[in-house]
Amino acid sequence: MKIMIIGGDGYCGWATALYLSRQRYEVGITDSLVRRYWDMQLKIESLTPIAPVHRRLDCWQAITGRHIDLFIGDITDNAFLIQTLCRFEPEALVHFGEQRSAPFSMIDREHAVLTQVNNLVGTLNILYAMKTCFPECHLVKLGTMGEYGTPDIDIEEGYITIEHKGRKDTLPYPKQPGSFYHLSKVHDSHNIHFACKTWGLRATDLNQGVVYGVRTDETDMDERLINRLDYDGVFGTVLNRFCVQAAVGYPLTVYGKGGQTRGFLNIRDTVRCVELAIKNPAQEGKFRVFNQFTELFNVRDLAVTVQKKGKEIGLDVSIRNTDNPRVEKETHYYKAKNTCLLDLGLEPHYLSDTVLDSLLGVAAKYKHRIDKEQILPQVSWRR
Ligand code: NAD
Ligand code: USQ
Repeated sequence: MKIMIIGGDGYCGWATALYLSRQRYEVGITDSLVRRYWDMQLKIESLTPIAPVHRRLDCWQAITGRHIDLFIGDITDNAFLIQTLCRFEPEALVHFGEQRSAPFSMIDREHAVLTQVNNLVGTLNILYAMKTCFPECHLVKLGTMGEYGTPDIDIEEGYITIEHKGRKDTLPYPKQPGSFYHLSKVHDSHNIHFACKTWGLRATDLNQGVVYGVRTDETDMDERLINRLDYDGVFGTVLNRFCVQAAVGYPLTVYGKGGQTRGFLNIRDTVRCVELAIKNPAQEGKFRVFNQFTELFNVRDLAVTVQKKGKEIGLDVSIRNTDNPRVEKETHYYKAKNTCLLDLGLEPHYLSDTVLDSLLGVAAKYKHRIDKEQILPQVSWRR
């Protein structure tokens, strides 16, 4: 089966491309490499030294004998996208290729506009390309748990059945996103839902929680295949940041009270969830939503877990509650459903001592590369 991974040079996309290639899918990667460019603009860098994309792919082919096609270009450029898809002829399209940082989208007007134009136009171009050239292709789109926000009721998987004035209907679950980035995902979801209903396309929205971890079986095969590990205040996500902070002796940066609860998953489960969605495609005209996380944690508890693990291996880890740069609830109810992927056969890699050991080990190995100036958050949600 031919699978195009859009955003295949990024954190989730790279791990997924290699995993699917090893499972003997025919894989193509489309990426504009804009994430590497944004890193340079912001003067930040992955803690792990990621190889240039061509070198990564040559290395993969040399080790496994598996070829991955590479298409370098921007999917907001419609002519490029159409030409690429017509050459590759995908049966499934996995779309990771967006600006994915909430703080980046909140820097200023330009970054909010860049985020929404990049994400919405890219996804709209994909939908039109599917309608015109590949109506049978299955779109597997990365959404986010953050689309739902933190409502005071249980979160369902995409839809909720509501009774109102004696009538009943199943409707899209209400959205309360917390940044212009998270809003872009909501707008994408609406556009995809509409395209499925109107043109009979098939799509799965994977509402993914916060991903952690850096190693997968495939990226472990050679140093040149290593995945990115973001720890900075813009692209670093909370658990990856805490592990890097612990490894370099920096106090863990819990924002505000730390009662913010989110869904989390290991990068090893990201790749498997995508495969499960591909293997069990949505029906024609159907817009499915799967909540893609395996465990719920609040950030204070995560910090304590990392602190305990750090102490066991001889690290002196402290926790510092910093002023919260974001506008978000710091103590709240949070219960979200995540059974669709489990029902399809997902066997989660839960957060364990082994996983933390591995992440702390990678962080320690590359700690000489850290720029401590990049750790504290510098983007504020407030005026
Ligand atoms: P990433 O920044 O590491 O990778 C995204 C890739 O997409 C980059 O290589 C970038 O160059 C490429 N890209 C961006 N815009 C593009 C465009 N217009 N044309 C072509 N390529 C483009 O991000 P990631 O962490 O791998 O996230 C991948 C997807 O998963 C995103 O859609 C994100 O919203 C979603 N997601 C990520 C997480 C997480 O914790 N990392 C959690 C939930 C959802
Ligand atoms: N947080 C801290 N300390 C830190 C970093 C973050 O307390 O040093 C807190 C934040 O305030 C927030 C929570 O941890 O409450 C999660 O923040 P994050 O930066 O780890 O994740 P987020 O901004 O939500 O974004 C990430 C990815 C995004 C994805 C999202 C999934 O960057 O692409 O969509 O996770 S979710 O959170 O489910 O929306």
